Amino acid sequence: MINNKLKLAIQKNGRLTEETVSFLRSSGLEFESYQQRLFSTCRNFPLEIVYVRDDDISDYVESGAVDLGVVGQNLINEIRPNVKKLLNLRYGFCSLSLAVPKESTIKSVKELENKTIATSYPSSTEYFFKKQNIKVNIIKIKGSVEITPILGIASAIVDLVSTGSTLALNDLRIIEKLYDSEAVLLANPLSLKNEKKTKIIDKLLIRFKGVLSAKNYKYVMMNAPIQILPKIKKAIPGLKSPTISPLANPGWISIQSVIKEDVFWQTIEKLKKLGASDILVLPVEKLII
Ligand code: PRT
Ligand code: ZN
Repeated sequence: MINNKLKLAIQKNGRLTEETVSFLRSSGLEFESYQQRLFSTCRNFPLEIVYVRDDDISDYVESGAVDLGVVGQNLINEIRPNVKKLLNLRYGFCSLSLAVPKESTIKSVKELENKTIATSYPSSTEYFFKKQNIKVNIIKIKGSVEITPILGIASAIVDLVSTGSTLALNDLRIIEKLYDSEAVLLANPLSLKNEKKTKIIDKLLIRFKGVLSAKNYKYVMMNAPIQILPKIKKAIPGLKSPTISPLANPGWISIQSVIKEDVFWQTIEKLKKLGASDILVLPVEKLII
């Protein structure tokens, strides 16, 4: 650990770069970042950010060249490095999927027996077919996997899909999903055994978890007649109990609480039905539980 600083590797220039940089910034880390940088030093935290190709990140974390890394779960599933996953970061969502040409007669995985599959994820693909006892011929392609069926090289492909527009553009349809993926935070196992480093990693994790929890909640304020308070309390599965303050209008109160994103609209509908009004909703910046 040079200068007592922890090292974190992130993607230099790709799909995860922008969201990773913005996630780190929303965790309160201050640093400069621009395309030509090899690394940035945080001004307000003992952390150095190293910019590398995503394919190298898990190797760097495994070897201890860096302590932490941010990479897609898909690469972890494919490379299976000896690293410890610390957090799912809730961005970079995609799935590794098996697809065939739209006009192909193939409808199930079994029908691919003895066929050729093109992919940049040969290990994940091999594991998937082996598990089902289906023999296939896997060819590794570095880029533009989606054009291999048109070229007559493969009967099917296994590739990452997010919006599905690349598949649609190449007349391909998904027949099965191998797994879902998102950006994850990795750590070198030895760094997690080093007392000095774990102290800093723990501090960083509190920040990261604060940002991630905040994403799952909305802050709500509303006015309501005092007699419906017990019902409102039941309707809001908030953190603890809501904050209540009296209003100038006698018999009315203002209620403040947080609502989980996944039950947000159901809860708001319930509150309206119960008689809550002037419902104000705000994003939560950080939530330290
Ligand atoms: O240069 P470097 O090696 O660092 O980057 P890279 O080109 O190898 O990777 P990059 O930047 O493309 O992807 C980095 C990570 O982003 C991946 O490892 C995934 O974890 C994540 N991710 C999320 C994706 C996608 N979504 C994605 N859609 N990675 C790639 N794709 C590709 C996919 O391969 C296909 O070509 O986008 C196309 C499909 O996209 P849709 O939206 O048309 O379905
Ligand atoms: Zn790459």
